[in-house]
Amino acid sequence: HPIDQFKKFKYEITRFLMVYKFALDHMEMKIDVLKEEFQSLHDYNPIEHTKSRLKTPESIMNKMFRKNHELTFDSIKNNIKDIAGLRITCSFISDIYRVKDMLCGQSDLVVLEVKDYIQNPKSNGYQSLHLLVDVPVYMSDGEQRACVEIQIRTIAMDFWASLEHKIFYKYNKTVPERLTKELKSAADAAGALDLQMERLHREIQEIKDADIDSSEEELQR
Ligand code: 0O2
Repeated sequence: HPIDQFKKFKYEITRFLMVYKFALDHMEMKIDVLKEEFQSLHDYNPIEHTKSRLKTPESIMNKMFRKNHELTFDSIKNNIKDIAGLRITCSFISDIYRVKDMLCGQSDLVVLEVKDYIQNPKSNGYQSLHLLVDVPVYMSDGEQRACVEIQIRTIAMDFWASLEHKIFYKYNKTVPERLTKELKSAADAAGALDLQMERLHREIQEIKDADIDSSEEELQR
């Protein structure tokens, strides 16, 4: 009966997505630990904020149809890697790599892919570091694994990407060249701002460190 079939599908997709939700919760907890530990050890927090999202069944189905894949749970698992998405906004570019190294060093996670759009920005100017990680989830019937897409970026990269997403992203028709050039130049401006802020941060840190050294020397005298 179609109603029974629908109920069965709803039950199965809820259970299927639950694993991704737990994987996302697990990753968020890991980020909270890093944030708190960093704050208390180094009196500094490299993470500005995080945002997570789970793709809706509708958007998963759309992507499957768009990419011409058959609609089975196995196929969804193998073909859609961004069902669970976590975006981490960091203060400085160096923090992005710090956070990446901290995550990649965790033995329960398997890093499936690293896409560095900071070293190699997309032609429209998009910058971010993308990680695909396979996360263990312990359910009542044993261990399952779910993939989480992590995007790590600075505030400037996030500013550009959020607005570009609103203005252009997935606009399938050709955008006039003048506009794509302006978009790229806005991304370059965001990149320059990141470098400037990173330099200021480093220089001030050096001054602070020198201050600490000289007051320690004074104390020893
Ligand atoms: P949304 O609406 O943010 O969820 P995929 O399309 O995921 O199968 P792809 O293109 O190899 O495979 O993945 P990639 O390059 O890692 O990009 C995935 C995500 O990065 C996108 O998810 C966006 O969130 C972001 N992204 C990539 N390129 C751009 C860009 O040019 N501009 C902006 N604003 N974001 C970008 P979705 O699902 O495409 O979109």
